[in-house]
Amino acid sequence: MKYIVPSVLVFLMAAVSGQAGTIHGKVTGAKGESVVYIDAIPGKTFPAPTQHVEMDQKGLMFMPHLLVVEKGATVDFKNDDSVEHNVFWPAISGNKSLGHNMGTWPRGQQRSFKFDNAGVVPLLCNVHPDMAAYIVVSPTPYFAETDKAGAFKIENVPNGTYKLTAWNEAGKGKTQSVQVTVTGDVEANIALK
Ligand SMILES: [Cu+2]
Repeated sequence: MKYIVPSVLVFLMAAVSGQAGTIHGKVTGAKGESVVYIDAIPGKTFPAPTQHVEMDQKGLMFMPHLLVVEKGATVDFKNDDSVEHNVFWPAISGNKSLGHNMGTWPRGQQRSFKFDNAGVVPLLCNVHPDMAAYIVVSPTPYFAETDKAGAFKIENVPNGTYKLTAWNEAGKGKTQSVQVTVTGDVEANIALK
């Protein structure tokens, strides 16, 4: 009898810990692409991604207009225009101490920055006041950019209960969160206010 209880426990733990699922759903209440991410996986940290991500400046626009990266990612800022561009952000998620000016440089050059703080980075160019874009730095690798209709899918999420947060440019810095329990494939919808 003393062998039965532990083996049942081991079996149950293996069944619970080894599974992952997919979160799919829709962000409503805001136009265009939104960003959705899991705030934290309790007890887990994630190594910084090694692959760099690109943000270009082309045709007097940031390309893309919205970029989602994982915390710790390095972004390569390029200039593909014949004029000089600048890149700066006054704050990250309103925290002005995380503001930074990358400087100004001509076509063909690039400068890189490693984003070690999660949050929303509003990109600006002080040469061209009309230029604006956003980098959202996700605290976990579990994030997605929605399509224009708000639909998203986050795959391979370990089973568990998490806070799922949505952000949209129209929200003026506000986010909306819901609790989601992943047990295989689940649906989670977030209404931005
Ligand atoms: Cu510019």
